[in-house]
Amino acid sequence: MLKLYYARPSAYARPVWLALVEKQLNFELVPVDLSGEQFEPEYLAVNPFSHVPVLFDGDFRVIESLAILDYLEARYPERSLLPKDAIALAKVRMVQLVTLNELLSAVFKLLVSQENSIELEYGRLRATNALNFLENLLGDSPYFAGETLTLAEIVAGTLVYRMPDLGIDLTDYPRLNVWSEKLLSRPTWQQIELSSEEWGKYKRAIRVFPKIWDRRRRQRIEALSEK
Ligand SMILES: N[C@@H](CCC(=O)N[C@@H](CS)C(=O)NCC(=O)O)C(=O)O
Repeated sequence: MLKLYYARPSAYARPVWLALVEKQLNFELVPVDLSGEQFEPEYLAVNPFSHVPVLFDGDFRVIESLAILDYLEARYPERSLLPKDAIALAKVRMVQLVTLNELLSAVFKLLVSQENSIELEYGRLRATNALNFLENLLGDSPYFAGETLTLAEIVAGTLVYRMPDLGIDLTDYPRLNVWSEKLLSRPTWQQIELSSEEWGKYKRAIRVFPKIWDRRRRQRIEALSEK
């Protein structure tokens, strides 16, 4: 049985959850309360880095969202989400990594920075830089890798649609906008959608959680080095 440790709003866990749904696999969801449960010894035994997501396939554990997505694709290739063609595969990887390394970093800045601050402006510029790249990469294709939905959509498509709520209008990225609307209309996307209350609660929490996470992580690493 597949078991996914996750938190509903987690930008890293949501693509994995969605991939399980898209692949129509049977799985169990185990919620982790990111206000501190991830530092309890029980969860540190699941993931010593205190992050979600974590996937168990029977006794086999996979951590790191992109590694989990690759594992799912290799182990459960039906309803494939990864192309074989070199160019298409490179596009999928670029989208995944630009989304997590550039766009998500910018999103965190947009979520936590003060109004009119330099940090907020930096977040906006970093986000628009990433969105411009994605808009050009998508070109006139329905999906990043061509005619079929792949892990590029699974990763970028669970984040890009949040941009308007963060002050970035998607109509400035017309191809991405159409692409995002199409994804949102899929029943699979709707199945994992957060309510507006959940999203609002997450937006408030993310302003304080990372500071707590950093402190707790630092304490833990220091305690480990004393052993
Ligand atoms: N590189 C990891 C990052 C995972 C990650 O940072 N997850 C966040 C949730 S959005 C988390 O678990 N934060 C809690 C913590 O760091 O203590 C991945 O891709 O899975």
